Amino acid sequence: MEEGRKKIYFASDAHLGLDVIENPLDSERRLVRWLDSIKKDASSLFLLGDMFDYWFEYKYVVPKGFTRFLGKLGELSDMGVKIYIFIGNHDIWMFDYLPKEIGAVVVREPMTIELMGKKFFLAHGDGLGDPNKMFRFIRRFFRNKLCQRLYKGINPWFTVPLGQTWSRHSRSSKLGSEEESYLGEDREYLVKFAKEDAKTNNVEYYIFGHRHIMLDLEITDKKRVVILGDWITNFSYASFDGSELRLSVFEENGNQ
Ligand SMILES: [Mn+2]
Repeated sequence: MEEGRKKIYFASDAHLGLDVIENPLDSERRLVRWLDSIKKDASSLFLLGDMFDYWFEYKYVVPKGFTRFLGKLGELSDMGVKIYIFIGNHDIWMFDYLPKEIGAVVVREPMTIELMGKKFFLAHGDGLGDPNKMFRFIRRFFRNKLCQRLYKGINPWFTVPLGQTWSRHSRSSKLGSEEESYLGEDREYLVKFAKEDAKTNNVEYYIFGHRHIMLDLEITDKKRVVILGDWITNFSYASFDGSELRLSVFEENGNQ
């Protein structure tokens, strides 16, 4: 590992492009300031899904927008930061653009990875431990290669507004509702999933996005579940320096 680059960072759910946010560009700029603040000591950056509120890339065309964010990711990557971008449930349709343009690794499934001697389970979190059948059906449909090919064949003039409307609907119906607050250890699907998984798996840290809540919970013998919050209202992230895993809020005054 390059000298000075000793920290691993995790963030998720910026939902860039979401138009119910008052100043979308301000949100993007804030995210970029955070990325700027970590670029000197980050060895890896894990973006655990739904960084875009809607993303569908075609063979020769990608969605408009996000230039600051993409530019900053490119800068970090060029500096030697290893970037992993997980697909969420809003930005499933990332293909080879971000790997080619930014050098990011696009991750489509939950990932178990050893980082500085500790075993991590990383996932966006949609579908894990959630018994909702409709959600599972839609998820399979969205991830189906044939469906994706058919969708690609439709002029984006139709599909982009459709995708944005779908995304806006599924997000704004949750904003501020009970679904946006912690349901408790016994009802929170991701906590239930981690507790079950921890029985047979020697993972130390479970890190998820998707829920837009900040949670740092010890489940059993030092095993922890961290849910990352978001970059819509929490502006939160996790960092790991080899010994300590911390969930933090990005403070602009320099002492994070
Ligand atoms: Mn999500």
